Amino acid sequence: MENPKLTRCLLLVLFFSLISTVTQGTEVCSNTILPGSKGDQGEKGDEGEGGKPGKMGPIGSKGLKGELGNHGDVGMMGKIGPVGDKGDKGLKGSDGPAGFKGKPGTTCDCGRYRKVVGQMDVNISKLRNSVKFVKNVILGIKETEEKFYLIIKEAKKYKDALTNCRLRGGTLAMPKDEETNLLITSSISQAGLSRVFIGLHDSDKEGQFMYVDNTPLQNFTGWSPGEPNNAAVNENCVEMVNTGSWNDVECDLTIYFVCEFWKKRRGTVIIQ
Ligand code: GN1
Ligand code: CA
Ligand code: CA
Repeated sequence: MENPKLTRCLLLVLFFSLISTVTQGTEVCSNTILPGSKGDQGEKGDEGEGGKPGKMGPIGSKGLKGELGNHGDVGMMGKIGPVGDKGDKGLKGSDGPAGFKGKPGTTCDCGRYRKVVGQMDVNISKLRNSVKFVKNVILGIKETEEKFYLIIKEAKKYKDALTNCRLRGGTLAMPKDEETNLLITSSISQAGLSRVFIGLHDSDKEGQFMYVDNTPLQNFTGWSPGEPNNAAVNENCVEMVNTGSWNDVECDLTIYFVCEFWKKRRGTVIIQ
């Protein structure tokens, strides 16, 4: 009997059938099963718990307009404006007072000075010629507008020749035009030589010849017919022969070489 409602109903049916049975049999025993008197009133129940909060009320009506606010603080200073146009030139000032009178001059012996200066010019000219003779004939130095060229009569491998030129303050000669090539050619002939190393090689990439200042070949080249041919498989350095022609040869060949030097370096004139 899990349903309490059903239980109560059955009990009532049972009760009334019992009453009915009893009533029908009153003739036999009517005073035996009468209900008792009403009981006392029960105690007052405990106070109930507080009710649930009520629903939110409707939106209230708009309030009155507030009073006028206080006066605000002074604002921050604004940015500086752009520079204005240059003003017009002012009027010329008045002339200053005249200077003091100069001291009297001395008598100049101009003729004598002119003679000394003239003699100096003659001496400078003689000195120039002497330097030229020493440079060209004794040392075998050739020069262009910008550079000096000097044959070094010390047989060296290409690498050592380059180091030697650098130690002297220059580098291996780099003939980049016909004029320079002819100058070096005359230098080789004058020195009675047949071949010299010049500052040109294809050590980094076969067939791609570069000057020692890392510049590639330009419009001018002086290759002998059939050269460069990399004949000995490893011909990566270049010689100039006494006709002025170029030939690729092995870098380990030991021959004389030609250096070049800038006349001006870092704005300084080395020698004229
Ligand atoms: C020379 O000597 P030979 O022929 O193997 C030269 C090569 C030239 C070649 C031209 C050391 O080689 O570089 O290309 O003549 N080698 C040397 O015929 O001078
Ligand atoms: Ca080569
Ligand atoms: Ca060759």
